[in-house]
Amino acid sequence: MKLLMSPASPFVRKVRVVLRELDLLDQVEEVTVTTTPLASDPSVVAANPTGKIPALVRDSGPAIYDSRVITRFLNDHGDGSLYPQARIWEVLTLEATADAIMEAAVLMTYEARLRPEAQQSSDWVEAQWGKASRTIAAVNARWMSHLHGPLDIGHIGIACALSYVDLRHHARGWRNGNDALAAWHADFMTRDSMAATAA
Ligand SMILES: N[C@@H](CCC(=O)N[C@@H](CS)C(=O)NCC(=O)O)C(=O)O
Repeated sequence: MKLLMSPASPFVRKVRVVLRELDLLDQVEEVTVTTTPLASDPSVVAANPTGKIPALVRDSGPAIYDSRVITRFLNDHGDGSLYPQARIWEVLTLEATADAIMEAAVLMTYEARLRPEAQQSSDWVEAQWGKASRTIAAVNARWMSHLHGPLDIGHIGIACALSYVDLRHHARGWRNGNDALAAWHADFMTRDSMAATAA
């Protein structure tokens, strides 16, 4: 199988961490592409009509996409325990929460990098940061007990989301007021899977 990817993408990183946590690297080739909303890579479009990464080109069956679909597929494929049935709704909600932080943070990046300066809206960027920062605060307030439990996709998603905020929006200082989450993140970053996938 081939994973169409770019190392800086937090959605991609989630998949790359899952590949390492489940020891599936020998079954998936990671293929680096360059794709943006303004210039889609044709190989990505062939796999995913939206032009977004990650996309997983499988040896049999159609390509699959959206990071949440790929991570769940890999978990089934590798007989993993990242989606435990006993607390599935909690896990899926935390995964969605992580994706929401990523979405807001990626949109902020695109606004600054891809839109001509005269068309950029600081109100819109601040609104996206409002979404990301209040979601990070909610994770710090309500999810720490879950994050200190057994590894699932929610942990991986939150770690990748926060690391992306560090990568592109470090000056926002997400750690301020989120001490418990900051300590958890520092510890999670010591995992081999996170070290191996740093952009
Ligand atoms: N919901 C998607 C979001 C993926 C996404 O937005 N990927 C970005 C890179 S971080 C992308 O491919 N952007 C190119 C585009 O929007 O055309 C997922 O979870 O896979």
